[in-house]
Amino acid sequence: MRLLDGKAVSNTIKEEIAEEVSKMVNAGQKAPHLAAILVGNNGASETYVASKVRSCEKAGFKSTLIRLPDDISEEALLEEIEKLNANDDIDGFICQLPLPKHINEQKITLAIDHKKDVDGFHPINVGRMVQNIPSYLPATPFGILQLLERYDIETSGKKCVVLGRSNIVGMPISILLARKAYPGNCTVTLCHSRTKDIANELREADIIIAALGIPEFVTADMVKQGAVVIDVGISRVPDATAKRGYVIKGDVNFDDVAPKSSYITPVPGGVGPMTVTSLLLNTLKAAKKEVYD
Ligand code: BQF
Repeated sequence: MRLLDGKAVSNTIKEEIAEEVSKMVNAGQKAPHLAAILVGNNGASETYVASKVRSCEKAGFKSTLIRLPDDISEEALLEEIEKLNANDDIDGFICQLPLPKHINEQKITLAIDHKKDVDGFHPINVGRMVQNIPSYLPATPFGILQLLERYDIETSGKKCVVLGRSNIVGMPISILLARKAYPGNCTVTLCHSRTKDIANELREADIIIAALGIPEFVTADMVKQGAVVIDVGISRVPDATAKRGYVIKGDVNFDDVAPKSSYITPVPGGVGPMTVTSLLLNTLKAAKKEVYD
């Protein structure tokens, strides 16, 4: 078993980005500028946005955090998005999800200028991803691809089982791993809540991507000897003995599955840090006008 150390890889990538940014700045260009909208004060969202802002600092990016109240109207949020769309100093921006229930996330996603959509959620970027046209890839799937690449993991011809069909992870990673590319060229099975026998599907998998949001769902009996196991889950599970009153659990029972796997991501420190670094990579692409001019 080898650990896929997302924390270490993401630090390496951040150093690479910082070096490139310092060259850009020395050449008289401005530093990449990422903005983030945070609505309300959801605990997990606060943590995620804080880690994005900190990562920007590490990489030499400019960042702007726009905090808006929980009860902001959809209209007012759309106006904030219009301001960022029109602001030439900002290369890319995100609206941190999830949003309060009275706001339609789909409407918000569509309102973001696809040229600044560094989360890669706009249908134009999703469509370009599907057709293998340069685009901003959604951060978590992009992070998973980079982990596979940095550890030189063979994917061509492998059976990959994805658990979960969300717009931010399951759907896009299944498309990306099926593309004619490296990493890619997998035979992909996408499992979800209506799948008849998930355990049976999983036992066939050379590569498992677990993104269903059920703590420790994947156990050793569902895993083939030597499988590559990528755990995208981050659930807060109440635990009276823990400092914060909860512990973070992935979708994989790590202690049970690790001995059977060839490679496995820990939680925390696996896919999570790669997600944040991928957002920086997309913002760098935006600043360099690599995808759109
Ligand atoms: C780690 C996210 C679900 C819904 C919305 C490092 C992050 C997480 C874990 C992080 C996530 C998950 C983010 C670790 C951003 C990943 O050490 O394991 C970093 O900040 N993430 C998000 O912005 O929105 C989410 C998950």
